Amino acid sequence: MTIQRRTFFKWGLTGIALSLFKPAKATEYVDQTINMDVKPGGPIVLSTWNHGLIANKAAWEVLSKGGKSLDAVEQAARITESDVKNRSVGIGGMPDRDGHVTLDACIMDENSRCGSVAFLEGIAHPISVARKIMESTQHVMLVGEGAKQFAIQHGFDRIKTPLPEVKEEWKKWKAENKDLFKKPEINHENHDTIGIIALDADGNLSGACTTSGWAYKLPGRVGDSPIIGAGLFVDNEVGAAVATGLGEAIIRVAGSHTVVELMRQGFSPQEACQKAVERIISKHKDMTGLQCGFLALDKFGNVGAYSSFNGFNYAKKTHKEEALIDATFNRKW
Ligand code: SD4
Repeated sequence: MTIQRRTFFKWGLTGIALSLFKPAKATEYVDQTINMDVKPGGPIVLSTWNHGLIANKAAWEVLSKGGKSLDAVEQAARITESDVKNRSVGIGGMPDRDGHVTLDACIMDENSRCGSVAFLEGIAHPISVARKIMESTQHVMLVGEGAKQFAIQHGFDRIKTPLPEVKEEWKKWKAENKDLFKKPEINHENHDTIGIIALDADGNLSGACTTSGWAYKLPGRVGDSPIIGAGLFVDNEVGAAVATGLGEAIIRVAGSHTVVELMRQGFSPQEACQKAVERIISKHKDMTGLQCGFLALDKFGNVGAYSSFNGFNYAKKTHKEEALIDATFNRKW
């Protein structure tokens, strides 16, 4: 494929910039990672799990018109947050042990600006509250009642959760799981956070992550998803990563930040995701039921995804491709 001179020049400069902070031992970052399937500078959007397919369509509405990756990832996250059938994100989310649906979300853009909400109840779009915090306050993160009051003051739509059918499920769970009542379990069926990372036509990266977290979690529990560096990290000079799975394990290794830093050292997005999962594995004697996965995108549009157990997949959209792709994994369930 021929690369136009202007384009080549643009990416050549980026390559020079990248090489300035490349450690001596790192493999050749620029040469290894140019992906000819993606127009240099994007656009491309990736989202975790199969609900990512429909979320990506919303992102693509923005990206295909030359819009910003920040708007694209927010719009994508809002689609999943509105989905009443989704039991792990937004309005349809599962409650905590005591029946409260508490939502976590964060967003990060190409200028390393970030915003985050955690333990937020009764607000329809945590991702947009996170963006509002990022754009209109000096803070990064608001939680609980303070986050709710902030959202209400800024006119965000309110919701009543849990949905009646979700409340019925919770009541049933409560009646049937007297033992688990103290120690809720996570598995690959009861959590499907959405994480979205995108590269726009200007070559800028952003990411978003939104979840209702671990079903039947202890009240007050916050996972990795709203924590910048754990559930999401973006560095516009290098790449972006999002995490899904057991938040406690992901926080322990600052997962998404680790993936981006590995890419900075010269590892491909795929290698970086695998190494971050292996880091998690190395910190846990007992991997029973410990699903965790990373999805990564580098500055050139190259993609990586890897999980501890099989079953993790992600949706990808470019000018050429719309697909649901199985991530590679360390072991089978
Ligand atoms: C959490 N990481 O709250 C989230 C859950 C998740 O796919 O990702 N589910 O721990």
